[in-house]
Amino acid sequence: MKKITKKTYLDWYENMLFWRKFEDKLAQVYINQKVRGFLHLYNGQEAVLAGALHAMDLSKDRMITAYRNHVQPIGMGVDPKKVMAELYGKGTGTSQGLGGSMHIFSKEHRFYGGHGIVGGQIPLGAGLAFADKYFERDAVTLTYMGDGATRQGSLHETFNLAMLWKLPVVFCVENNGYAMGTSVARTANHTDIWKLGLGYEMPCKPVDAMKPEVVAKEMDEAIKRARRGDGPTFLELRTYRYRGHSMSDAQHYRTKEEVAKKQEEDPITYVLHQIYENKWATEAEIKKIDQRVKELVEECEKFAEESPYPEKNVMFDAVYEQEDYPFLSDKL
Ligand SMILES: Cc1ncc(C[n+]2csc(CCOP(=O)(O)OP(=O)(O)O)c2C)c(N)n1
Ligand SMILES: [Mg+2]
Repeated sequence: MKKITKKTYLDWYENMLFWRKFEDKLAQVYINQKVRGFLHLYNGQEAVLAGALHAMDLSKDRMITAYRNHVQPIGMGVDPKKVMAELYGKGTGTSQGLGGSMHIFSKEHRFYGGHGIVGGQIPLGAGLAFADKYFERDAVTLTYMGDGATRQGSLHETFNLAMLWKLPVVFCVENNGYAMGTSVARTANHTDIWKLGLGYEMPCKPVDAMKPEVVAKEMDEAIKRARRGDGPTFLELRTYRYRGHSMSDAQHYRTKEEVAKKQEEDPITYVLHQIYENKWATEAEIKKIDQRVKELVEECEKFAEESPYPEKNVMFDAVYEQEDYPFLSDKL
C-alpha cells in the first residue's frame, strides 16, 4: 500500500471536508427545491471512502454502491460540478440530468452507480468482477452495500458463486446502524454482520470505519487478496450517518443524544486532530484548506445553477425500442 504520510492526512482532511460541505450544500438547495426526488446523504461515513481510495489502484479498480452515492464518484475522479448538475437535473450532469441523486454513473471513471433497489448492486458487483476474471483483466471491484441490504437473499447467492469462482471482488457493508428507521438489532438474531461471510468460508472481519487509516489497511489486504486470485473478502465497515435516511426522515427511531455521542468520533475531526497533534499544519494553513473547500462548493453550485436543462429529445434517446418486439399493441 502507498505509505500513509503527512500529505495523506492533509489530503484526507481536504477531501472529506469537501464531501461533507458538498452534501451540506445539497441539503440546503434541496430545501429550496432546486434538487428534487430523494436525497440520501453520506455525512459521517466519509472515512469509509477516504480509506478505500487510498488502498485502490484508481487507474484500474472499480466501485459500485447503492443510492448514497454522491461523493464516491468524486473520489474516483468525476468532476464534482457534473455531479451537482446531475442532482439539479441539468444537461451538463453525469447522465445529462436523466439519472438524478440515486444514479450517478461514470464508466470512464469505473464508477458503476448508484442503485436504488436495496441489494441490487451486490450481484452486479460480482458480475463486474466476473468479467474481469473472464477477460483476464487486472482489476478489483469494490462492491458496497448498506446493513439493510445484507438481509437480501441475493447476497447469499452472490457470496456462494463469488467464492466458488474466486472472483476479484471486495464486498463492503457500510454498517451505519440503520436501514431507514430499522436498527441492525431488529433485523437479525445477532449484530455481527461480518459473520455472514463465515458460512461461505469467505475471509471476513469487522472494521472501525471512523478512522481512514484503519479502513485503508483492511481494504489493502482485501484488495491484494483479490488481485492475486485468492477471491473475495467481506468487510463490515462500522460507521454512522448523522443525517436522516433521506431528507424526509423525522428520525423518531433514535435520540439526539445518540447522534451527539457518535459525533464525538467524527472522522473529519479525528483527522484534523491527528494533523494538529503531529504539527503537520498550522491553524492558518488549515484555514486556507477550509477556504478552498468553500470556494469549490460555491463553484459547483454556480455551475449547476447556470447550466441548462437537457433538450427534450434527450428523453427519447435514452429509450430502448426493439422493432420486432412481439407484444407492442400494433404488432399483436
Ligand atoms: C428491494 C427494496 N426494498 C425496499 C426498498 C426501500 N428502501 C430504500 S432504502 C432502504 C433501507 C436500506 O438500508 P441500508 O441497506 O442499511 O442502507 P443505508 O440507507 O443505511 O445506507 C429500504 C428498505 C428498496 N429501495 N428496495
Ligand atoms: Mg444502513
